[in-house]
Amino acid sequence: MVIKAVCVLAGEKVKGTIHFEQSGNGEPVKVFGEVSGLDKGLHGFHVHEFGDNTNGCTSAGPHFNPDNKDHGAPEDAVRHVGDLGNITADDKGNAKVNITDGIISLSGPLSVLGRTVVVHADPDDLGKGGHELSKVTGNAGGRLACGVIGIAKA
Ligand SMILES: [Cu+2]
Ligand SMILES: [Zn+2]
Repeated sequence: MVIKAVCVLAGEKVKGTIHFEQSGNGEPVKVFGEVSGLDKGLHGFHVHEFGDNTNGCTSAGPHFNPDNKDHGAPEDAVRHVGDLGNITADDKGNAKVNITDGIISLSGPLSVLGRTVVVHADPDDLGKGGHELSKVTGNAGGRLACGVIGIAKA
């Protein structure tokens, strides 16, 4: 059974819609959509722990990290569950998102349903930047837009 979820990203200038699809428990999750209003270049893209936007994107908390690991790249063995790397915006500030991730899920203990997608101002250094925040947040800077991941019509 395919599980589908959707997230509407809202920020001051940055907007977007991100879809999630998983063809069954334990299968990889497809993450796809579009984000607009960005500066050209790389922007950190993560699932944060809480689906709480009461104080804007800040209340989404840290990266979703149920196994208490260091921050990393999506392809790293050591990563937060929510570490989806970067998205890349073109000259017009638009980023197409097309990620397949084998760690996040739409059910079970690693489920991202009810959590928040955050798009950041700066590139995620994927844990390798040598900054004090590299192993925590990828030093990806401010939170430009966010949205809660909700259950979508199948
Ligand atoms: Cu983030
Ligand atoms: Zn992380």
